[in-house]
Amino acid sequence: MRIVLLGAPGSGKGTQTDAIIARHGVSTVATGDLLRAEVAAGTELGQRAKPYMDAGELVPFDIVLGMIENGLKTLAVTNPRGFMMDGFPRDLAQAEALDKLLAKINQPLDLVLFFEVDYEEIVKRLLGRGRADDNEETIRNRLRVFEEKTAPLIEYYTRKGLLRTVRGTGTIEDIGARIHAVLDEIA
Ligand code: B4P
Repeated sequence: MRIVLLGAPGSGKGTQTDAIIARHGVSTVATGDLLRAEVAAGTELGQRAKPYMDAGELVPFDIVLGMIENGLKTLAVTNPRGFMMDGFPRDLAQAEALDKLLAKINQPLDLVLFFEVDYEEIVKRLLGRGRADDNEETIRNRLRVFEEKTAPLIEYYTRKGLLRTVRGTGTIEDIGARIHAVLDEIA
């Protein structure tokens, strides 16, 4: 199974990944986690990415693409059950790059799962979490960036017949059950 989790920052993608891994045995590539690890380790890549993350902007394409290429190549050969991408792609250029990459290794996507959550709920959630980039100004900018750059992917994947929408409000267990109902269809 090869899937993309699509949704605004704070829509709960990261929160649901463990349950999806446990049920379907896929591996995950989460660009946000990979970037935070680079920042924490103080690498050159992390130092370049940090100001963008602190401001709630997308980090430059070349940084993310290199990480994804490495992650995907490894996953494609090490886990025959497939992979799940969390936080990538985030704009049209990334989506087109992913299509090319997956065509090259002959592993096209099965499904894109869109988490639908309204913005005021997201602001509430993220202010409660309190990560370094979870202050109100940065959160609002992340939502603006989502609206402008990432939301067009909803139509992009709808046109390809890959998009499925899951309501991302309610308890974590309820949302998990909705996700499993969709994924069980293609498993
Ligand atoms: P991410 O790491 O991807 O964003 P996130 O805010 O963690 O979103 P997620 O949807 O995973 O939320 P979570 O489950 O944690 O990105 C951070 C930054 O990295 C970006 O701003 C950007 O700068 C950079 N970046 C990442 N990928 C990039 C790319 N491809 N290109 C360029 N830049 C990139 O949930 C959030 C909170 O909600 C948690 O506190 C959770 O407990 C809570 N929650 C979850 N489900 C809930 C529920 N049902 N009810 C109540 N609370 C819930």
